[in-house]
Amino acid sequence: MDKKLRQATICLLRKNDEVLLAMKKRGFGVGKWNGVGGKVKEGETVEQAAIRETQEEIGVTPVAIEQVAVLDFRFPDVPAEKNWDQQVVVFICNEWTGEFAESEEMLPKWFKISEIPYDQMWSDDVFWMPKVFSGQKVKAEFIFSGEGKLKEHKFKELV
Ligand code: 8DG
Repeated sequence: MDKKLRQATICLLRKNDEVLLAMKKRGFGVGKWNGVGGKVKEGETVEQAAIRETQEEIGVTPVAIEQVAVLDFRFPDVPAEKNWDQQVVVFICNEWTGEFAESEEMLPKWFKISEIPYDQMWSDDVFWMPKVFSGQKVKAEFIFSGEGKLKEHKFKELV
């Protein structure tokens, strides 16, 4: 049986035809634009983690978030004990409080949804992100090589 995947979050703040992405300044995914988020801590729900990470990384507090995607990332060539496999739960947030602030980890910036810089993002994003902005709910699996190259992706049943 499949063991439960380690979970992480992405929160995409949306205002009309724009989305807030943030440049990752350190650690995993450095130099890439992404939604804000991080690992779910023990004792926390994914929603609580998404809200906490948004507060920590860009200074604002989501008021309402909606789950729009569940993405499984798998690295079958990497030894299981390295724990690279993970499930990322994606939320869209249309309402928040507070002021945007750059943190040590992330630099936030608004982009038109039609001008999202997919060439400066994770290679899987171009497959799922347009779907969630067109209103679809997505469940998908992405298979990567040991070097982190995307080898295969499958969309599963819509959630
Ligand atoms: P830390 O305190 O341990 O440094 O970090 P954290 O903020 O808890 O977690 P992180 O490791 O920086 O979180 C990684 C973020 O990157 C998380 O939001 C999920 C996201 N992420 C991946 N893989 C992919 C991917 O392929 N595409 C996209 N769009 N996001 C991804 O980990």
